[in-house]
Amino acid sequence: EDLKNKVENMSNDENNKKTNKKYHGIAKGKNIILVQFESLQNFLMNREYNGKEITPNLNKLISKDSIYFNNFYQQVGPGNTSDAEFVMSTSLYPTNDLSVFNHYKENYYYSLQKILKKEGYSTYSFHGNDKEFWNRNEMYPNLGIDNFISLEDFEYDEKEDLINLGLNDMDFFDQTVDYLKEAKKPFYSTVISITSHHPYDMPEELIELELKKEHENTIFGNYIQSINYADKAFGNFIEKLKKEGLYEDSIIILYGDHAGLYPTRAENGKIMSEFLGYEYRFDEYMNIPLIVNLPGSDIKETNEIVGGEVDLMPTILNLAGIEDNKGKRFGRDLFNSKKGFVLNQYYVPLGSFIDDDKVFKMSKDGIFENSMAWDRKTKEPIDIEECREGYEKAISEFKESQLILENDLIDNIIEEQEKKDN
Ligand code: GP9
Repeated sequence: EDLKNKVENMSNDENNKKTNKKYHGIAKGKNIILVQFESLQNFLMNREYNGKEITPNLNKLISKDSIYFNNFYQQVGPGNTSDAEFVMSTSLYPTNDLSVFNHYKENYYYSLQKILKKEGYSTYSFHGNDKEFWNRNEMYPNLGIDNFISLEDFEYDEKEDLINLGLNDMDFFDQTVDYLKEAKKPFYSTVISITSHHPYDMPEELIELELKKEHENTIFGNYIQSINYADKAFGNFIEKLKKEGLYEDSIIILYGDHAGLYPTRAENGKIMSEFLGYEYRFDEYMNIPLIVNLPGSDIKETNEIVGGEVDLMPTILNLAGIEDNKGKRFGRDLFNSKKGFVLNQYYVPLGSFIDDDKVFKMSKDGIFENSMAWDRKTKEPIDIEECREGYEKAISEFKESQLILENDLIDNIIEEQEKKDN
């Protein structure tokens, strides 16, 4: 009975239903290319190391025709990269003990891809790993992704062209454009890079960023070098999209899937705190960039609202000018929300959250009074009582999302909504 009541009352965030929305339909009818950049953290943006930019091509991207969200956060669980894909596609939360792509692959999802397909988009995903990795080959059709181009489909040399888990980003991005050229327009495509994957080892001849002595043979050193390489591969991707005449008819959305340097490895925490000049806490390592690049728009903004991966789906639907509020989305359209809120879990205890003003880290022992809270901007401690409401919201949203996953409730929710509408 309780479950039934809950389902009957589930609806989307009111912000997603407003009219006269900012940037509504600005990308209507355009191709949407969503680059999910492996392990990309936000501190790398516009950052120099040893006199060189670490991410010159990403920096160039945000310098023109772009909106850059600098307070955007990861929300993945044990399914890591695949959880980022799941959260982006459904606006639901992942779990904190299972990979959704493996354990909830049979559920019904009212995904972003399914909605875009109804509007005439073709759907793609590109990734340079085996198609079975993270069970993508089984989960993708269920999410409405019709074309999956995986390692097996790319041309490469076994001995020369693989780095870490898969095809090197340079060849990957390059061949992806060849496929996109042939894709039915408009298309929605995720492009998931792989080279900057832990432990970030790179073939010597591809390294261009020289390390300071103290960072040699450290994960931090490897990390910034592999990101620097992946950034170069991404730069070539943009150039090739332009050359092939695809760029002007597309929008590019780019975000990091999750952190690359977790402080669970003490060396990372120590080096990062020294490098940044302040303590390396979860609101820093979970901070990933989100960039919305709108070719020819003349828009250049930094949007400071706090957001998370769960907000991607409603944000993209607004840009595409699509009004569809069926089902349940936990995210908000970031262009049309006044307040940001992100619940964090898995890497920090459930109940932790970040909003525009504060950061709350729930205590491991589950006792609210033992938790920590600080001002998001000044980093000074604040009274945890200011966080009780956010903490309760984080717990209840996460539980609601678990209930949906465990009971496969999306089609029941849509049915109830349709009954109400008629
Ligand atoms: C594997 C790639 C990386 O295909 O997506 O996955 P991760 O280990 O980061 O979850």
